Amino acid sequence: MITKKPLNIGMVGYSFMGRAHSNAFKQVGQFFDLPYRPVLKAACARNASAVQAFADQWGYDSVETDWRKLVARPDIDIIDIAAPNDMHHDIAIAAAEAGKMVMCEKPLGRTAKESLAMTEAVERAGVRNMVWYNYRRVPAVTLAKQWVDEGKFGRIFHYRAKFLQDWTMSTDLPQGGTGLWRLDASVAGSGVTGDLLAHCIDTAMWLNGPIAEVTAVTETFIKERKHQLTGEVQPVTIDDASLFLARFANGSLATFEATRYARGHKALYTLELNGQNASVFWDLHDLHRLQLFDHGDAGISRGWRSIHITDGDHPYMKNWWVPGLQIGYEHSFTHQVADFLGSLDSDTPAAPTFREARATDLVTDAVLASAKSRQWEQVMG
Ligand code: SOE
Repeated sequence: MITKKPLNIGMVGYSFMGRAHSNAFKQVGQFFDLPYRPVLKAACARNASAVQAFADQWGYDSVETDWRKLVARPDIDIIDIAAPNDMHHDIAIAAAEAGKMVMCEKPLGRTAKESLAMTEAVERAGVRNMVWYNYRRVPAVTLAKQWVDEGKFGRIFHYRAKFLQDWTMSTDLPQGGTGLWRLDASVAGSGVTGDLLAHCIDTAMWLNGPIAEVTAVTETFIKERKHQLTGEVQPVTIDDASLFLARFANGSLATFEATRYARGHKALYTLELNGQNASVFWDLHDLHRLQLFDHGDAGISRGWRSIHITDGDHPYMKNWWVPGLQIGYEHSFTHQVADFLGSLDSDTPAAPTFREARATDLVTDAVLASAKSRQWEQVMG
């Protein structure tokens, strides 16, 4: 029997992303043959009873209520940050300084200034690091990337992305606190720009290279909300909707839109890329399909085709069931852990590293700056 080296996980956070990451750590060894075996060693959060319940449910060996104690523990190999955005910076830097590998939920920082300090800390410490931009690992999206790299599309002219939701439309919804920190700019950094557009930007730059400049408009539709923790009615400072035009370094043009006010849409992430030879379209609600138009097809049968990305030779799919049977959202996280663990013995770190994910924060900073200045803004390097 080949023994797999155990790697002890210290998880900070227990909500949506704490669950998504824990599920990935638990599932990965069953479906991927890797040299390392993640062990759910400790879960950490301020709320002692909630984190104990989480640890019991997911099988963590122990709990901590202070992340500093978790970071100081010699039995922890990887700190995984699934806590609200305002905690990413301090935890990541302390974890790197303690010599731990660091995985961090997106966006890396609330600003590119924060993410620069985090990037420098992991690089100075020489520890492996990665940011959870999970949509790259949806097999259909990974296949689109393979096609781009093979040159299937030829010169790329257009990129189009949307991430639409409707969950904050009620004026009665408080801002801040458990489950609602995404509405509090002091915690989240921004609204949909850092939350939803960050995903779109990460995938876009992965597929189509760096974004050079942007011009944006943002809106806060509901101007005041009660704070969940204090009960006080306060101005809302997040962006509820954010739209921007972009020019990529390769000369292609793009439109991006994210909102939490698109009635009926819960998590509609779509992307489209138009090249000289072909176009591709992907939709999170139909995540196992890619729509492809290939101008190289014989004229008589040329048209959009819908490809079911469930075959053994599609990215990641040979690790799951049999051809034709699809997988879902949570598997994108499992793939990300598989790539991370699979990369540890090689010189090429799994992407996106902190440095690569910081590039997204530079774009979101430029988007927010442009919405304020009403001018085109260059993305800083
Ligand atoms: C917000 O509702 C959210 O949960 C984001 O924070 C996630 O990153 C996104 O994948 C789904 O929507």
